[in-house]
Amino acid sequence: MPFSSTRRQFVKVAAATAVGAMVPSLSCTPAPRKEIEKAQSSARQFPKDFYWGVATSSYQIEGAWNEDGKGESIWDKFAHTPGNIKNNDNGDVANDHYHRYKEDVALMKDINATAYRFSIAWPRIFPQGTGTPNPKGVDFYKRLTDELRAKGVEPFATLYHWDLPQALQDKNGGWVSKDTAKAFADYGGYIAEQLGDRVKHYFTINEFATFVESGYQGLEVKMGGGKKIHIGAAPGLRLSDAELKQVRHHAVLGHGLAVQAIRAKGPAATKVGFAENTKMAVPVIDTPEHVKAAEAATRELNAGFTTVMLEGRYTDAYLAQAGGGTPKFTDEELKTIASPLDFVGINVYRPSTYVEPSDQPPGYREIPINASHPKMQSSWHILDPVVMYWAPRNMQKIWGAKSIYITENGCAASDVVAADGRVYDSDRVMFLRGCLAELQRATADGVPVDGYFLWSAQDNFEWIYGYGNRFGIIYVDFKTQKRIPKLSADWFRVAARQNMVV
Ligand code: PNW
Repeated sequence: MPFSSTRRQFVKVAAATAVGAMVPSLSCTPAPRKEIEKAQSSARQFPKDFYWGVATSSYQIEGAWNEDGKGESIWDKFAHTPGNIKNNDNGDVANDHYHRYKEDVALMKDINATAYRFSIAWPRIFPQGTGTPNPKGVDFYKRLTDELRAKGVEPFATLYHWDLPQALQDKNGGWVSKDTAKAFADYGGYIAEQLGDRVKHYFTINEFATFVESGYQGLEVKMGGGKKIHIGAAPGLRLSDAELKQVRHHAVLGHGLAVQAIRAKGPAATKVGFAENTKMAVPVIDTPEHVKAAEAATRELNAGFTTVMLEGRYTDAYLAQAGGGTPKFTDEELKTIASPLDFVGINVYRPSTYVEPSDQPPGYREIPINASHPKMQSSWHILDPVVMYWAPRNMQKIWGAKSIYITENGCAASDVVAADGRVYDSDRVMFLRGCLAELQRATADGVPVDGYFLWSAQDNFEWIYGYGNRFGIIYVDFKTQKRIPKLSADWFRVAARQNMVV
């Protein structure tokens, strides 16, 4: 909890007490404790109608990998290839959510979640990526969203959380080809048409940076002490920097084309945006100079994704670094990429870097992350809740975002079932409390955050780490499929009910 936030509350409490309660003297009893508590809690509340959501993705929870006409995805193929995933785990069964979705929605209701962000498996809808749709695949998402609506949980659908139809990978190299961007838009339009009466909010693509960088080249993540870790993912390509820039361009183009298709095919009230892990530069000190430096760094760090989607142009530095004619693009494509959005979604886990101002170009300097910097369980997860303040603040300040969703935030922990049958994830509770206090501080400062989605509703298949890294607030025994709400689920239940950090 930063000092500035605490100080602000005290100022507000004092003001409320002076004006509202008219405390005559300090000796007066009873003390205006109730008034103070009321003012304190209203100062700590999230905005009215704020969504308290949980999130998952299709490949990580559904299972039923080859049922009801579903086509193979690049993750099916990648995980079925020995050596790619820790313990050679795969998502064939995962949480068996495809069959247990009713129980899972009931659990969401039980923890007072008011929204659910799930993803749609493209190869369930178009087994070959394009062509004839598979009605049984569409039916699953109709059943799921009917169940959610019946329980008063608002569905938010992500169209692409990395499980590309393998057929498109085989045909044209996946996102290496512009045809995949076009196929994605057709699929998006079809979904808006089919689910438009049930789903009002769509995220086009989840984490452009992660799937492009780690799937098509291999992602380097900066850790404390100058250490870098390598993350590789499906389809497991090792492209050059120049080739990678073209893949990035096709991904953002796919987003823009899908935005247009969803608007063309969905009902008028349909809302659409992206869900990106926009790299966040955090100012070392909260001064106007540091904040400006962090904004400049954030804009540059995201040149290939967030910046071009919100500005409709690549930065000069990005193009210079791209060299020669790469990426190849037209002005028309840039316009499509920057199609107007109803909201932006950001996945916020960690600061990407800390910066301070510099009198040398580009006007900021990234500082090293100390070797002893605290982290959560995942190898890449350095800890600093203050990023939950600066992330939405940057989106508002740099790009004028008017509606922001935190589409993911959470952490892995070494959860075990205790002798009494409970799961005591005290570290996750600490993490969530710290992050949401910072998010609340942002809303109190007028940053337009409309909802928060915790990653994840349940433990699930954590990509190359398999089932070892548990991110859920509900524990899953993957042998029996038994679900056990953790301590953090109890925390979420109360926080969501009171609309504040507890
Ligand atoms: C996200 N990093 O991935 C994904 O959207 C989820 O599918 C995933 O399960 C979740 O976060 C937890 O990992 C990330 O290096 C991958 O900072 C890498 C990073 C962050 C998020």
